[in-house]
Parts: sequence; C-alpha cells; structure tokens
Amino acid sequence: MIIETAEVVVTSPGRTFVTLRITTDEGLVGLGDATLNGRELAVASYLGDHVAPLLIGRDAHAVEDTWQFLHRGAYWRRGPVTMTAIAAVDVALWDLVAQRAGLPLYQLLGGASRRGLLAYGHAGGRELPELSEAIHRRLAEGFRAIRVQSGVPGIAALYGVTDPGTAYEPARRTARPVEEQWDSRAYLRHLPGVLEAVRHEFGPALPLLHDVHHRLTPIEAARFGRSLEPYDLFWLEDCTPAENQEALRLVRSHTVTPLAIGEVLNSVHDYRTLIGEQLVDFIRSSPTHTGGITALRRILDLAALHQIRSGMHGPTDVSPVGMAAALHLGLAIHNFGIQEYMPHAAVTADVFETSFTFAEGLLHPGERPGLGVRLDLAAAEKYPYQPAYLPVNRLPDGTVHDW
Ligand code: CS2
Ligand code: MG
Repeated sequence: MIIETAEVVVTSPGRTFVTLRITTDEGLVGLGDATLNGRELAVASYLGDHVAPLLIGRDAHAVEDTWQFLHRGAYWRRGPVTMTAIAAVDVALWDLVAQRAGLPLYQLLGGASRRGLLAYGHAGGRELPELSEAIHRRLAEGFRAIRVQSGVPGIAALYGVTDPGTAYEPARRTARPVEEQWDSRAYLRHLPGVLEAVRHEFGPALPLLHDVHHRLTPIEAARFGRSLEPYDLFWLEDCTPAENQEALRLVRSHTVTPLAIGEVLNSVHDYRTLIGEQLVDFIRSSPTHTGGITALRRILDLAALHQIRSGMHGPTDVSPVGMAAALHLGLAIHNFGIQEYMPHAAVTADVFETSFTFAEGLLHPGERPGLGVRLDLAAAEKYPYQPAYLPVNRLPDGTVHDW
C-alpha cells in the first residue's frame, strides 16, 4: 500500500483543527490529528513543507520505520510542534493499516480489554449553586465521573469556569490573548471548602477530579493535596508546571491524593523520572501531542510496570480524529484509567463524522474499520482558518504567571 498524497487540512468548525490526510494507491484515506492549540499553523507548516513530501511513495504499512525516520531523521527531536506533526503521520498510518485489514484499529492494538472507557466530564461554576447545577447537568448527560472547577472570590475570570449555559472553550478568537488573573493564596483558601461541599452533596462514590493547571509551587501543591485528602479526589491534575519532574518528589512526600500530569509533555523522556520514581498515578498525554499511538503506547507500557494508568487528554483541541485514536488505544491497553471527554461543538460534526459512542458513562470507538472518522473536504472549506489564542495569566501585581 503506497502513499500517493499527503495533504494538510486546516479548518475552523467551532475551533481550529489541523488534519493530515493521506491517500494510497488503493484508494484508502487515512487521517491524523495535528492540532496544537494556539500554534496551529506551525504544525501545518512542519507537515506541509517538511514532512508531506517525504511520505509520497513510502509503504503505508511501515508505521514503525516511518516513525523512526521522522523522529531520528529530523535531527531536532522532541518538542510540541515536532511531536504533534509526527503524531499526525503515525495515527494516519495506523488508520490506513487498520482499514486495509478491515478491522477497527483497537483490534490491531491487541483487541478490547474492556467494554468501554470510563469518561469524565467538566463541571465549572462561579459559585457553589452554579457548580452544583453544572454537575447535575453532566450526570444527566450520562457522565459517571466529574472534573470540578470553581470560581474564586477576588479573581474575575478563571480557567475552567464559564457563564452558565455557554460551552467552555479556553482558546478565544481574539487578535491577542485575553489576560486573566491568578492569586494562589486566594485559590488555596477557597478550593478545599468547594470540594468539601461537592463531596457532601454528591456522596462518597462519585469520582471527582480537579485541574490546578500548572499554577502552584511544589510546597503549595503539597499542602493543597494534603488538604483535599478527606474529599477523596480521583486525581489532582497538573498541580505544578509539568516540565519540572523533580518537583513532584516534594508533593508526593506530603500527600496521598493521586496525581495526574502530562498534557503538555510530549516524549517518553519527559516521563522518565515521573514514572521511574512513581511520582504520578495517571499519564495525561494524548496520542495527538506525544508522537501518536506508537509513542504513547511505549510510555503507557513503561507506566504499567509501576501500576500507573492512563488518563488521556481529551479537550476540544484534540480533534475528533485525535479523540478516536485515544479511544482505540485506551480500549486496548491493560492499564487504562479514565478518559477526558469534552464534546466538540455541534458544528464540528459538519466536517468530521465519527463512529464513537458515549453511553452509561462509557466511551467506545465503534466498529468501523480504521479510526472510524471521516473528513468532509467540501465542508472543511466552508470553515476557513480563524486565529485564536489561549489566555495569558497575571498575578495581582502584573507579573506573568503560568496559565
Ligand atoms: C485542560 C485543557 O482538559 C484539560 O485538562 O487543561 O483544556 C487545556 O487547557 C487545553 O487543552 C489547552 O490547549
Ligand atoms: Mg488539564
């Protein structure tokens, strides 16, 4: 099966997605997600200018060789742009190989290890009643695990919290990034009470998660994790900036709240200390930002040696193609933990038609051969690229802080 064309499709139905579309001499079409939120065109250029010409004429079955060729052959390794580009190729090739075999991709990855993937949904509210309503809404939609984000008195706009009734989308279509504020002391004072109230209202069984979004120092995170122990979190996410693996040693030595990290990491090397020293409980990487299924599977196999499980990133900026890749991999591996599921805007379905399902709290990739996603090129053209930026964060005195 020889690759004939490799085309990069940039389209903005609801938000921007970058997709690699590969066709073969046998007429099959394979798709890979190359969406890097807020820096989309850098990956589109990496793929279109430097990678696509190298794919023409290659054997689409050579998934491992192509991965190594692009990774080692670039000389400049790792980094979000490179790894997202390689991921798109890897996932598109897996899609083709599985279609050629006439099997849903998970069958080629070892077959189903479970009936479906436990998914968590997002609930955010500026104040408790709003948050409680949002949780009830998610439960009514079928979610059986909930990520809880709350407003903090004195902080005007906050990550994960939006006006009631409007869908949360962190990237805004503005010419420059929106600026938000942050105050760690106010957050640390307020959040334990919120999680206590939510645990009290919804009972002991419901898995609750919370995302700190990289904002605390190690000692603050250690204290925070300890203060949340009575509320039995499923995980505390990105409590410190992920690139400092050693910081987790200090957090870990003070708290038994389970830790999840890694949505911004992109290589197995970013995980060596985290996994080797058992400093986390869940791996947040998605195939899209970590070199695809080939590379993430290696990270997760290493994690399995330490009883660390998957908790793949599933925000709207992972496209329906990237989401399908996560679901096939998650269904097949033994050490699956949970899957983030932030449904895309309805308009996204005009361009991407998917086969995955969500019922009784569980996601399933479906039984279509390959990934099970189709891209409508004519529809994609109707949604031309629209720039959008993630917010920037500042402390009360104006200092830039991690967003
Ligand atoms: C978040 C993301 O889903 C999450 O856990 O941290 O929504 C994140 O803000 C975006 O994916 C950034 O692109
Ligand atoms: Mg996160």
